Amino acid sequence: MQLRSARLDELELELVEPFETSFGVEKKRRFLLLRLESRDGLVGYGECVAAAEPLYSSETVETAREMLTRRFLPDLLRTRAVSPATFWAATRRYRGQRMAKAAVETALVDLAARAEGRSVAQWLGGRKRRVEVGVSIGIQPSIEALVRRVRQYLEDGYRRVKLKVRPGWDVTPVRAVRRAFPELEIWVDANQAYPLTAIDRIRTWAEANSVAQVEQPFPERAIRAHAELTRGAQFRVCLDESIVDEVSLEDAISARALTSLNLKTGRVGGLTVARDLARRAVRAGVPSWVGGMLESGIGRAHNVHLASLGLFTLPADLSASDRYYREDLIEPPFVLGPGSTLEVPRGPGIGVEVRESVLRRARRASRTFGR
Ligand code: OSB
Ligand code: MG
Repeated sequence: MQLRSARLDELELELVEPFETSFGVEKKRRFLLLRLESRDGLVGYGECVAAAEPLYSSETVETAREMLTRRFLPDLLRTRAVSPATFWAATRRYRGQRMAKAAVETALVDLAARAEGRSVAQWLGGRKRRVEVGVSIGIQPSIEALVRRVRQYLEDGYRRVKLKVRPGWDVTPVRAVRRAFPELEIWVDANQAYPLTAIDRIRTWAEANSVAQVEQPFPERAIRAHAELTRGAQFRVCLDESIVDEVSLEDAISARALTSLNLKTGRVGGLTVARDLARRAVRAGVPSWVGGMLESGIGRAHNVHLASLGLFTLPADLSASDRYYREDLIEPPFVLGPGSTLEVPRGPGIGVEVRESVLRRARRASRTFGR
């Protein structure tokens, strides 16, 4: 396949409600959206999950835009036989830049699947028709607000919640949610906020409140601290930010630093890498699940297709469209179905349509490559 053009849009979407993590509060999300068009008129979309600030990872909207504009997109348009695999091979010598690469790779997977008349799920080998999901809940202004939020999501049909925690927002909120919902499956995610000295304290409040999983309590490089927390724990220790490639995964597995793996397309550089890492984790007996980065419906569609693989055995952080943005970029929207699930779209490629009017309103800048 050869490309005719690439369009890189910078968009801004307003969240339904502010999302607070140990990094800070987000009220809206500024991100890049890539639209690739092939010579035979097929269109593929890829979303870049790099954020405005380098808090979750070192990449930002600006670094990704620089890489895409200066290197990846011009090179891609000059290439005669483009595919997810040739793109990956051509860019593997460039260190990092995984979110920028994933924007291209996911758009190429959308195109490759469309060229074969298959869905992204089918292209990846996924067979589930519905994927089990949960909901990630930001830090709230008060305990009462948190309990109310959780209750609302349970009424909506979500069956597991992931509470964002940080030092000072952990024991009390987790205990309050446990008391209000004795049977609920509770996960927590600290986004690296704890010092290495917090191991015993985390273990104590997590076990006292039957938390099922603790995600990334310590900094990205702190493999030993995660291994120590894992030893003898009654909860799973999940890694997110620490795992960016096969080396970091294999090292963490050898060190027994994880008992669950959050796989994000953007963090690892694309769908095919994410699938490869999930295979490695499963082979090592570590269950995997698909994480989210507050994507618009386009990025979430890619993630839902990824989650259709049988490799993923824990509920994903992929919620219904109405949990994220006032207006989503796609139609039909993702809605929560029976058993806390989202349906995997069946049409070709990502299987959802882009709403051009919403895209136009959200657009802050745009640049086209090729013709
Ligand atoms: O750590 O999982 C995370 C959102 C932005 C950045 C990091 C994370 C998250 C989430 C949201 O938890 C998950 C979602 O998209 O629903
Ligand atoms: Mg996380």
